[in-house]
Amino acid sequence: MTETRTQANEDRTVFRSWFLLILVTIIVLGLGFVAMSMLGESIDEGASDPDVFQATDVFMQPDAEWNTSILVSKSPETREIRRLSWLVVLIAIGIFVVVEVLLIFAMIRYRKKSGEEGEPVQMYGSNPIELAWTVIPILIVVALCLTTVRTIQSIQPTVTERPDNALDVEVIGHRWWWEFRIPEYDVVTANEVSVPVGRPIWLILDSADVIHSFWVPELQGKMDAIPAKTNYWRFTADETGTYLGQCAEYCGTQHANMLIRVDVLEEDAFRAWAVEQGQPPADIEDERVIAGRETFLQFACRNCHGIAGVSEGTYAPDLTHLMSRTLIAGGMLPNNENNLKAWLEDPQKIKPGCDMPALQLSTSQIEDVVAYLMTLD
Ligand code: HEC
Ligand SMILES: [Cu+2]
Repeated sequence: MTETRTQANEDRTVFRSWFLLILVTIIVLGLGFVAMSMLGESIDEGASDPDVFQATDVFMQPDAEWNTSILVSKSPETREIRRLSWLVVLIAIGIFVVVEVLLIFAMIRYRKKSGEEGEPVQMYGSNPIELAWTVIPILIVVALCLTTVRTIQSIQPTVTERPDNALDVEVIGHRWWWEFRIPEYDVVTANEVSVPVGRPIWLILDSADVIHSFWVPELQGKMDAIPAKTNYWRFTADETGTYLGQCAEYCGTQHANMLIRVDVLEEDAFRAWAVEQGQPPADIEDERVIAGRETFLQFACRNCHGIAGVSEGTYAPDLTHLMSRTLIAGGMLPNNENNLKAWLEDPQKIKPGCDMPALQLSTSQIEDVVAYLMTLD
């Protein structure tokens, strides 16, 4: 009699704990949603001025030709990484299934039956069991370790393993944008680069300030760009297309706004792009454009920005072919007249903390400079 009553009490306590747990979970999730939607609103309000680039435009379109999924492999290197990832996932699923089956079996088979009293027989120090749960995990970890080392060896080149027909691309991480240089064609550009399909690309990675990490998930794994140390990286793209990447090593306030865009082109289209990028900009005899170039030279712009034949700055993105790029400011804004004006008015409002100060240009000076910048295609 007493025993059934205790059982009923226990059941009620268990029920109450579960009820509380579920209630607390619902409340926490609800508060989280409210907080997130309020945060979303405040971000939207702050950015009413320029036409802000929507991450959803690029990252979340289900039918976008590009994405940053690690599950899509567009090079032999990423296929190796994906194969290893699936092996790890399969082993983890195997362990999960074995553990859950044993757990559920034990719960059902060895449940306390009515009429049973006290605790079941206790077991201590079973050699076979302890050996099994020590040796099996060790074997699994050793197997994972060996396959990982093998994968790293096959995808990560040493400096001497540069393929003979490779295209050299120098990648320099800056706070907060990427500089790309292709010496073979005298190309200097920022954040967006084109490479040929099917030809090994040999990346030479450096940093101008802190540690960044170059990561275009569909083309290769991550590789750090470290100041005063050169790292090498390699990939061969299978298919033409646009591939996006991100800095993958926290490098300061605007770390999230240093997008990488790699356009993989047919060999001919690539060569045309590279030759074009290597040319100085055409001279344009328009009053406003000439006034804009004068303003560009009078202000500090020239100390930071390079424009072939006009200025030699290397501190900031090269502007020689600015208009050939789709986005500016490390991928924050679509590259258009309105956004260039907003950027020149106050870069700090758009990208707080970035290394370009507001230069206090007058509205007409901004109009002139933007007219000039728009000729740099
Ligand atoms: C102190 C150095 C400095 C000066 C002076 C400077 N800039 Fe910049 N500028 C930068 C940096 C750094 C960036 C990259 C910011 C980022 O994306 O984080 C930049 C970005 C830009 C961009 C966007 C380029 C791109 O591809 O993202 C334009 C356009 C630009 N600057 C134009 C100008 C003009 C015009 C002037 C003169 C009125 C000027 N800058 C003066 C440092 C400078
Ligand atoms: Cu970075």
